[in-house]
Amino acid sequence: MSKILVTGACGQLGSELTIALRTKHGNDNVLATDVRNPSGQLAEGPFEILNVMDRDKLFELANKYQITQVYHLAAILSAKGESDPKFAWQLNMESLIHVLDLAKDNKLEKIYWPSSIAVFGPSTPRINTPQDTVMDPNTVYGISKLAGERWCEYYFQKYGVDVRSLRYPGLIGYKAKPGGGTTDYAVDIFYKALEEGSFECFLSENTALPMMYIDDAIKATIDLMEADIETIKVRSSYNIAAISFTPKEIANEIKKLIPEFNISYKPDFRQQIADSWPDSIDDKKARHDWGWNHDFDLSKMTNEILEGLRKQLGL
Ligand code: AKB
Repeated sequence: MSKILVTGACGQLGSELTIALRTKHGNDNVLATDVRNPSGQLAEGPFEILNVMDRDKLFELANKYQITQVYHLAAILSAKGESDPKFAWQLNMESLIHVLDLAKDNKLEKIYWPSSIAVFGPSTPRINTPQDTVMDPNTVYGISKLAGERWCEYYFQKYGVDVRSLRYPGLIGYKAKPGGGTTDYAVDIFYKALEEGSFECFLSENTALPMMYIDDAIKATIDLMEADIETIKVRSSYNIAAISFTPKEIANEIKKLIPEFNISYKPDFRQQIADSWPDSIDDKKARHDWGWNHDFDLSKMTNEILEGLRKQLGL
């Protein structure tokens, strides 16, 4: 039986992925950890406070709970990382090395670590960005993800650590809010549409970015982790894609259900980050190697989020 530890479990992805893992592996077999206390359904299972930079505590918890797998989600995202680049580098890199060492020393079954479309940069081909291509990230977050991919491959090659990874696009869900990302507007827009009827977007109207509904991201993560070891051909990180849209396109989709909704644009420093990232991603390797397939397009996602968020907000 697998015993799983999730770092960053209170975050946007962590809070939903932890619940999905508990449903799959049993409540008591999935230890959620974070620097803040859990709330809601997340609080119904095992939890420990963990700062991922605290190597000793990570090892101590892994031994105490006899952990066999780690999902290392804690990280500082692209926009927030720019306010303190050295700290973002330190947290993102040191914590990954701790988890890789834990996997090596304790001979864990496997570990999961998310990379991001932020590994790409201004010289990367923007449309249908290939799996293997020019990578010149210009945010500290992107640099840390690219370096992290190299470390993952290194630990796999040198020590046989079964580490698996996906380059997530912007993740969109409504149950937990993201923090500090460049794609966060695509979550905020739903809250503002329902609560205020209008939204000021920090990206310009025609900025296309790769995005994915959170349910698809959870499915991709679990599918990758359950795939037979022989099918995993990429040990840096897999491109995965679902949808790509601009702020104007998502606003038009919302207007189909809330006709009075209004969007305005006031690009800030995050525009430059978005401009350095791809418009769309070629993920045929993930589709071929372990059968990745997305379920949600823009309209299915918009309908589901507005319906769920209305209930959540009691509207
Ligand atoms: C961010 O915007 O920083 C993240 C990402 C694309 O990795 N959502």
